Amino acid sequence: MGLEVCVPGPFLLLLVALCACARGLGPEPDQLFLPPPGWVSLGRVGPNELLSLTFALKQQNLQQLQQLVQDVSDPGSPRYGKYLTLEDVAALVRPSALTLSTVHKWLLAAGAQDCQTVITEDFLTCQMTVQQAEQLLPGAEFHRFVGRLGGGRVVRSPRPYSLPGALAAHVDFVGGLHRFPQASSLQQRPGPKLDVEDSLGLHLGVTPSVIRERYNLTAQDVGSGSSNNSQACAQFLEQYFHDADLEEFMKLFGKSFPHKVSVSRVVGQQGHGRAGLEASLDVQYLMSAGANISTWVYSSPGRHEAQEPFLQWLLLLSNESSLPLVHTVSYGDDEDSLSAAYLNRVNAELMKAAARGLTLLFASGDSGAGCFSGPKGHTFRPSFPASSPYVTTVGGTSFQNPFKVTEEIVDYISGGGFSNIFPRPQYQDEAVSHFLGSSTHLPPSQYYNASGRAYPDVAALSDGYWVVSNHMPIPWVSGTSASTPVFGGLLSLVNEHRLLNGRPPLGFLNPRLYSMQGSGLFDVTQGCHLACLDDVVGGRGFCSKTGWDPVTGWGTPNYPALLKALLDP
Ligand SMILES: *[C@@H]1O[C@H](CO)[C@@H](O)[C@H](O)[C@H]1NC(C)=O
Ligand SMILES: *[C@@H]1O[C@H](CO)[C@@H](O)[C@H](O)[C@H]1NC(C)=O
Ligand SMILES: *[C@@H]1O[C@H](CO)[C@@H](O)[C@H](O)[C@H]1NC(C)=O
Ligand SMILES: *[C@@H]1O[C@H](CO)[C@@H](O)[C@H](O)[C@H]1NC(C)=O
Ligand SMILES: CC(=O)N[C@H]1CO[C@H](CO)[C@@H](O)[C@@H]1O
Repeated sequence: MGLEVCVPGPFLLLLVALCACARGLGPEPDQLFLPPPGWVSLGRVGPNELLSLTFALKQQNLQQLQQLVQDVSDPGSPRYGKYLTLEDVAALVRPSALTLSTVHKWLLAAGAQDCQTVITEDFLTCQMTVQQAEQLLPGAEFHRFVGRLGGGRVVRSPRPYSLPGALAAHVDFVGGLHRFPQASSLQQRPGPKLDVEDSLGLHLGVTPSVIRERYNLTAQDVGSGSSNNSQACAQFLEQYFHDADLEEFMKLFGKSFPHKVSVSRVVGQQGHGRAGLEASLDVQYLMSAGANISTWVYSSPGRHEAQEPFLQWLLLLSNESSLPLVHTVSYGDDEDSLSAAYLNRVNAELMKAAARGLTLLFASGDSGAGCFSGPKGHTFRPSFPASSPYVTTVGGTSFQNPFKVTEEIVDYISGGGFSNIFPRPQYQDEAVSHFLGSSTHLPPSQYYNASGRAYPDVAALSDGYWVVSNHMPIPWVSGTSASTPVFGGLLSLVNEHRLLNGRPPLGFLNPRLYSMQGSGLFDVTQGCHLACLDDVVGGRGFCSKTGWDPVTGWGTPNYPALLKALLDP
C-alpha cells in the first residue's frame, strides 16, 4: 500500500480529480499530500487506533480585524498601540452560533470524543478512532510514516479528504491529514581559511560578544527585570534544548554582559532526546541578544502522531491571554506545497497575533530565492509564513571578513522574494516599487510575481555561529534561524525601554519599519543570494542594493540608533 504514495505527478492529479467527482471537492484540493523525500510509509493504521485531528472553524469579521491591525500598528493613527486582548479578538472572530452547532453536531454524531477548544473558539482538537476519522472525512486513508534516519513518526493520509456538503461553509480545513513536519535547514558550513599573518583583532566565528559588538550593544543594554517584558522562541518536531547546554554556553560566551542562565517557562512538552542544534541555537542567541529578559520556549513536538506542530503552536497562541511580546520562529514551508485554505487561515491567525500587539519574527529561509521546477520551466520558490504580510521576516548576512567585526554583506543563502499568494501590502508599496524600478539586474520577470508581498523586511548575521549542543561547542553553524532570534532579542530590548517609559510594546513592526526608511539599520548593499542553477538566471536570485531589497530587507540593526527610532511614540 505504501508504494502508492510514490506514484508521480500526473497520476496523482488524476486521482485527485476522480476523488473530487465522486465525493465533492474537499477544502484543500491544492494541498500537496506526498510525503517529502526521506519519509517512508509503514502501511495503513489499524481502524481502532486513536487519532487527534484539528478542525479550523470558519471565523467572522476578518475584514474588521484587518482594519484594526492596520490602525493599531500605524504610528500615525490615533489607535496606535491600543492593542486588543485575546478576549477582544475572540469577541470579533468567534465562529457564528450556526457554525459552532453544525460542527459540534457533526463531530458528536461521528463519535468524536474529548474535543478541546481554544479561547477564540475557532479551533477544535478531537480524538477519534481511525475508522471514525475515515468515515467522517470521505477519501482519507491513514498511513503511518517514518522520517529520515528513523527520526519522527507521523500518521497522515496520502489521499485527499472531503467534507460533507453541509459542512463546507463552516470548516476552513482539517489539520493532521497531509502536511508533514519540516526539518530544520540549519547547517554547519565548512569554516573559511584563516590567514594567520594578520591575527590582530580576529575572532573565530560569531559569539554573543561579536554580535553585541557589531550591533553596538553595551553591557548595560540588557533587561532591567522591572517590567513584565518577555520573549519566546518556538521549537517543532524533535527539537529540544537542554538547560545544561544553555548554562555551559553562557559560561563560555556570556562573561561580558548580564544575562539569565535559564528559561523562565517551557510551554508544551520537551522530549527527553538529544538536544537539537536548531533549538539550542534559538534559545542561546535569543537570550544573548535579549539578555536578562524573561524567555519562554514553546515546544510543540507533535504530541500525537497526527498533529501538525506548527498548527499546535498557533492553537497555543489563541488559548493564552498573557503571552511574551516577541516570538521568533524558524519554521517555513514552500508556499506552493500548501493549500490556499491553509495559507489564508494561517495568515488570519498571524493577523490575530498582530492585533494583540505581539511581534512575530520568522526566518526568511536558507535557499535564497528558491527554485521550483514546474511544467513551464523554473521559477523562484517563496516560503511561508515568511511571505505573510503580517509577520516581520528576517534574512541573513555574513561579515565581509569572516574573522573580523566588519561591514556585512549578503549571506548567499538568505531567503527572499515575492509571494505568489499574498498581494503586496500597502506599507511596503513605495520601498518595493523603488527597488523594482531602480534595480539594474533583476532576474527575468517570469521567475517571480512582482505584485506579491516581498520579503525579508530586515536581516542580521546568519553565518558562522558558535552553539553549544549536547555539551559540545559547535562552530560555523549557519542559517536565518540564527539571525531571527538575534533580531528578536534586540526588539525585546527596545520593548524594555518602551515599557519603562509607559509606551505600548512594538507589536506588528512592518508599517512602522517601512515608514522609517531604514533609519536605525545598517544598509546591506553588497552581494546576491542563490536561486535556480539554470542558464537563464545563472544561479543567482536577487541582489542587494541601497535601501530596501528582497535579500536583506532594510538591513541589520544598529541598536542605539534603532532604539532611538523606535522609542516614541
Ligand atoms: C485550552 O486551554 C484550556 C484551559 O487551559 C484547556 O482545557 C484546553 O484543552 C486547551 N485547548 C487545547 C486545544 O489544547
Ligand atoms: C555603531 O557602530 C558603527 C559601526 O561599527 C559605528 O560607525 C557607529 O559609530 C556606532 N555607534 C552608533 C551610536 O551608531
Ligand atoms: C537583570 O534582571 C534581574 C531581575 O530578573 C534584575 O534584578 C537585575 O537588576 C537585572 N540586571 C541588570 C544589569 O539590569
Ligand atoms: C501574482 O500574485 C497575485 C497576488 O499578489 C495573484 O493574484 C496573481 O494570481 C499572481 N499571478 C500569478 C501569475 O501567479
Ligand atoms: C508574558 C508574561 O511573562 N506575563 C507575565 C506578566 O506578569 C504576570 C504577573 O507576574 C505573570 O503572571 C505573567 O506570566
